[in-house]
Amino acid sequence: MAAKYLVSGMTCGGCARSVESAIKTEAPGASVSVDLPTATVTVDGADETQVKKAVDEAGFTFLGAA
Ligand SMILES: [Cu+2]
Repeated sequence: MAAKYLVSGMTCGGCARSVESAIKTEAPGASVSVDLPTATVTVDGADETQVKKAVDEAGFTFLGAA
């Protein structure tokens, strides 16, 4: 089941890719998609703790479930 999270600080495709790869590093096998206009990250295969850690370490701000 995919979960949606809000992440602030992403401004371009490079930011989106950074967040995606950080989450996949934290949770190998996860599927991740980023929607920049709504600052929403959809993740399947990682729990919220892993997503928060990855987002924080990539330099963005994890705001919680969307
Ligand atoms: Cu960017």
